Amino acid sequence: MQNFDNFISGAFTPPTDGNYIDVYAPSKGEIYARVAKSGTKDVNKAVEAAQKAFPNWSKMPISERSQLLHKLANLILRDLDVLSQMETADTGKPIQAARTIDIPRASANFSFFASAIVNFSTDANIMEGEAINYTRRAPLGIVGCISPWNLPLYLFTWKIAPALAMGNCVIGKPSELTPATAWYLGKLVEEAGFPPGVLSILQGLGNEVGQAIVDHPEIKALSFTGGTHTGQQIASSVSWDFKKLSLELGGKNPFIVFADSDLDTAASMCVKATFSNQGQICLCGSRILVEDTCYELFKAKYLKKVAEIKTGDPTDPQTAFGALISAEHLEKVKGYIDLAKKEGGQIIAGGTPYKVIGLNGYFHAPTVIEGLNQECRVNQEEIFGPVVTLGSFKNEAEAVQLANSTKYGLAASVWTNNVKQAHGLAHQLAFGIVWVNCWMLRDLRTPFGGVKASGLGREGGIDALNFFSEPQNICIKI
Ligand code: TXE
Repeated sequence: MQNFDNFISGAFTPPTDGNYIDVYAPSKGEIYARVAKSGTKDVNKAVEAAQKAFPNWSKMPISERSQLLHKLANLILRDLDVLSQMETADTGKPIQAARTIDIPRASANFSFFASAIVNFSTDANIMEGEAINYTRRAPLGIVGCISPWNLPLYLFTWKIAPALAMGNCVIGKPSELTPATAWYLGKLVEEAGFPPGVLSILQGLGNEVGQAIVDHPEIKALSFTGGTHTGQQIASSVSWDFKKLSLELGGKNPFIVFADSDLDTAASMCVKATFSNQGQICLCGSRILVEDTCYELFKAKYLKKVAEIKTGDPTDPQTAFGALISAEHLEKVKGYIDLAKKEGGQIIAGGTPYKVIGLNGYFHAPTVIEGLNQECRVNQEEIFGPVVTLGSFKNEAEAVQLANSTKYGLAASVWTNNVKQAHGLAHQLAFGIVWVNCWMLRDLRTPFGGVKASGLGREGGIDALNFFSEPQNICIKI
């Protein structure tokens, strides 16, 4: 059986204590590999390797660092097939999604920051006749990047790429549920010719190796994507030693449809927004809010398209909707559907798990619920699965009030053909991202992240390069 070991100092290394955890294939419901159960000793080894690597890496000419990152981006694309297959086996996501979204985006993360770093500049402030100030941005040293299971290589590399580009050494940890593509990345890092110790990839449990990364005094910054509760734990752990912190947490995103919008396009995009990756994306819409004058019409269009979603074996290129990540997550989703019924909701699509012939995995039908108020738990808590609610609003003011009524504030999608209304709404919505007549349209230069319980700080573009560096003001008297 395959072992996913750690990648430390340029080589694959078994965990110091010799322990492993089973890895399940979500579409099969069976163990297919083992992953290193690492701990503090492994983090110490990775930190030692990073300390050795940092002086040369941080001083390497930017053009050379950029070339290495471009090389890695190209190697990921070269191995698109193998990486896509690994991602599908590990997550249960459709192979089409892995091939066209996850893996190409992982490559784009490296090529984007490879280019961004050669174009990166800082400010100068002139005090007339007196002095000139300039800002130097230095790498922080060793940084930790911790990522979740829903978009494994995509989110892992979204953190690692800017950190490396800026000249930091990185200790990365993927989710214990999805170790495969991060493990494979180690091979590509070695092949690309990165100096040993620049990037270490540690595998294992969040509360063991993850917490050891968080607690290590030599790790100067942490970039984390995952659950809000975990984010809170990490924030309280690092408050003692003032580590820099970037948190990308949960969401309960509204998808707001006005009667004047193109309802066919809105309904098609709404299916993507609600059920892409089986609803397991922090950006997924989970509360569909529709203007009451077009509610029934939109509902009919949306439900027709939901019924057309091609479920099935994730390895079949025709499949658009695969398995959930784990048996526990399937139970969580089922629990929320039971709760929705108790809270007075009617299930108008899906509502149950289903079987795929020949597979024993964690499959659950795309589920739509109506008749729930916004205060109930199903509309307030992040489910992170294929469960959405449908509700209505009377006017713009009510749409804003309903949309803003949860503790989260990651992304909202607004559908209207009224430009004035679009701007007005966007300014009132308490969300880090507002998409108008689109969803998940990403420009890697833009600030990415949420407000309220959805996180702290921004990823992407200049924000990421700034996060992974320390600004220093240098003031020279003229
Ligand atoms: O996330 P965790 P889980 C939400 C979603 C989901 C819930 C739990 O609602 O149901 O979170 O998912 C590591 N110190 N999202 O359990 O536990 C862990 O090993 C350091 C939203 O997978 O937050 C993994 O690598 N690290 C989301 C990563 O943190 C720790 C994506 C995320 O795990 C740690 C995924 C600790 N103490 C889940 N504890 C999004 N917003 O994209 C855990 N980890």
